[in-house]
This record gives sequence, structure tokens and C-alpha cells, in this order.
Amino acid sequence: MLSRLEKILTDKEEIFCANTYKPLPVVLKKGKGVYVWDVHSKKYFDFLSSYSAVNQGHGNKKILRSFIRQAKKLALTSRAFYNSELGDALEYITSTFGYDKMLPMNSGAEAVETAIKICRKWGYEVKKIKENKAKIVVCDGNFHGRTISLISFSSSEKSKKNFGPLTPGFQIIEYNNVSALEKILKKDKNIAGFLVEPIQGENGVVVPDDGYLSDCKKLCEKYNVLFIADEIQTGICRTGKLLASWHENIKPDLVILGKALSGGFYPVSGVLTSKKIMSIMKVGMHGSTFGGSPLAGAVSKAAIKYAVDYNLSIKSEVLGKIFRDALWDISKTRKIIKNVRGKGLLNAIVLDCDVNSKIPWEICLKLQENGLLAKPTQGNKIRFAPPLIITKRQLKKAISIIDESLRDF
Ligand code: IF1
Repeated sequence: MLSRLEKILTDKEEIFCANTYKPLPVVLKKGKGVYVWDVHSKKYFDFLSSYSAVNQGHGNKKILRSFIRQAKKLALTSRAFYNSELGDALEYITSTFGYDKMLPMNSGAEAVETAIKICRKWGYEVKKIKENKAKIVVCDGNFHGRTISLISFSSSEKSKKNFGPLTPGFQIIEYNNVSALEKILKKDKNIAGFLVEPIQGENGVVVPDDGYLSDCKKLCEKYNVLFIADEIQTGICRTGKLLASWHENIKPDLVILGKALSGGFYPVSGVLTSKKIMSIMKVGMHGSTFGGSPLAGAVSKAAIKYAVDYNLSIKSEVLGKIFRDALWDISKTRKIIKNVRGKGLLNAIVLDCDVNSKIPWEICLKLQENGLLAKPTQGNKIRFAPPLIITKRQLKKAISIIDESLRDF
């Protein structure tokens, strides 16, 4: 039940903002580390981390310091001029991820669109696909963002209805099915790229079989197709490695980053690739007002440096295992849990209820009452993704809240 103050604030949002969301009935005003506080100063564990944008924790001191220092000096120049931060930041970021170059953008969707442009151009100018014939293979259950081109290849009819005409040039295959990829690559010589999430976040934290990604990468090499990993949600230590692709020791041709690339302070995204592939993007072919700003450079360098210096991958790996083991344990008495899945600190429970059931939402309301914020995804799953700086002690407390909240379901 919302208080009077919360009602005033949520009504304002309802009246003046496009109504494209159904938020949990909580009004947040402060965040620190793994916690957020509502307008009545009630404290919650943030188990969504803004969909893995706040891996480094709310109000991360190191990133904040860098953000404020740069914002005070110079936030934006446009790319019409050089700036003192970008080159230094991208030198650090590209070397950390093992690539030669990055094309900096702002939102994740923009970075996916950018990767599609690079892939298509490579298809025409390097693979010599006939003009306007290039295709990119994607997976059913994908989520890559909400622009017209990106929803064009969504497998959810709801997300594309009445937004047409849709962008052509995409083929959808089954996720986690290597032979489906082999079949299409064998048949169609106009395939320029394969765009895939190493773990499907929005689809309910769907983890593919071990070897799926490496088998697909080998097929892409065999058929001269670019392997494009969308690591916007799985990247930056979320799954227990700096990139989720590294669990299978593969090096995607293009890696797409976003979200925690700035620790949640400022929209920063980008596409990492080799000098050879990026060389096809010439002056005037792409850009953005804020992309590669001095503020983006300073914040993203600080965000990645923090993730590396504080070993967030190892924390995520170790604590994620503890978390999943605990959820399996809870499932012995909380029969509503049908499955537990995830990698590192990107996890979800699959509930034993229909995808249209109200139970997941009611469980999230109960979690909220007990001091933990999470949201259902794809009907009967609840994603649990705390900031990676969570301590073992805090995780244990959160696990007891989840256990307690599931008691009556
Ligand atoms: C919302 C979903 C998650 C992403 C991957 C690209 C993007 C996203 C793998 C686009 C963004 C966000 C969008 C956000 C909610 C959240 C989300 F529910 F929408 F699908 F995480 F699963 N690739 N995901 O996860 O990045 O343009 O948003 O910066 O739209 O409310 P973006």
C-alpha cells in the first residue's frame, strides 16, 4: 500500500511520464552499496542492480570521485574536438578486454545497432556479400534493446506489433542449438554475423549448455561469419568472469558492452573489436553527440578499473555458487521453486506456476515488505542480481529474506 507521499510522487510519474512500465510500488530516493532506501527511509537490498548496471554498487566512491572531478572540469566537447580523457580510457579498456579498438556510444541499444552496422559493412566490403543481401542470425528469446531494428528480430510479437515496417535482414534460430546455426550457415552464404547473448537475461536467465558458445564460434570461423557477443548484461564480472564469453575461452569478433561500463552513473556503451574489422568504419560513418565524451571516458575507465582492482569476477563466481546452493537448499522446503539457474551473480528462480500467474508479482511484493527488491521476468521467473560488491554476510541475510518470503507460497 502506498503512503500519501508515495502516491503523490507515483501519480506525478503516471500523469507526466509515458506509461511504458509497471514498477513495483516502491519509491526510491537513496542508494549506497547493495542497499537502496525509499522515501520513508525503509532500507532494501537491491537485487536487480538496475539490470546489472550497478555491478560496482550504488554510490561507488571511486567512480563517483572520477565522475565529479571530470564533470567539474569538462563534461562534453562533442567529437568535433579531441578531449583529454577518451584516448586514455579506451587504451585501458581495450587492453583490459583484449581488443584493439572500441567505438563508444551511450545506451546498450545504440551499441547493438552499432555492432549491426559494423557487421553489415564488413559483410559487404570484406566477405563480399551482394549489396543489401547481408543477414545476421539471432536467437529466439533474445533481448537486445528497443529500437526499431532491434525489435524487428525479437521473437516476442508483443514487442514489435504496430511498430512496422520492421527492419529486414535477420534470421531467428533456436537458442542453445548448435546444429540450428550450422544448418543456416551451410545453406545461406549471405550471413555476415551471429548475434548472441552468452546468457539470455530477459528471457529468464537462460544459461546455454557448456560448449554452446565455443561450438558456435568454431562454426562462425568455418563459415566466415562474425561472432558478436552482447555482453551488456552478462559482462563486467556479472557471471564470474570479466566477460561471460570467457567461461568458454572464446574471443568474440565483436563484444558489445553497456550498463556497468559506467557503474550506473552515466550511460556509456560501446563495441570492442580488432583494428582490422574496425578499419572499415571511416570518418563520417557513425557517431553520437555524447558518445566518447570526456565524462564517459573518465567514468568508464574508473568503473572497469574498480571491477578489475577489486576482483569482482572472483567475488561474483564464489558468492554466486553460495547463492545458488542456498536457493536449491530452500527449494527442498519451498516447493514453489521449480528450478534455480544462473552463473556468478546473475541468477533466477523458476517458479512452479503458470507464466500468467500473479504469484511471482506477489512474491516480489512480499520480498519488498521484507526488505529485498527483485522483479519477475518472463512470467514465472524472478531474477536475483545484487551488486557484485555484496559481502557473504549480506548475501546470507538476503537468502534468509528470500526463504522467509517464500514461506506462504
Ligand atoms: C528496460 C529488459 C534486461 C540488455 C541486453 C541490450 C540491452 C539490454 C542483453 C539494451 C537492456 C535492460 C533494458 C531495461 C530493462 C533491462 C532488461 F528487461 F529490458 F530486457 F536487462 F533484461 N542487450 N536491458 O539486457 O540496453 O538500451 O537498455 O541500455 O528497457 O527497462 P539499453
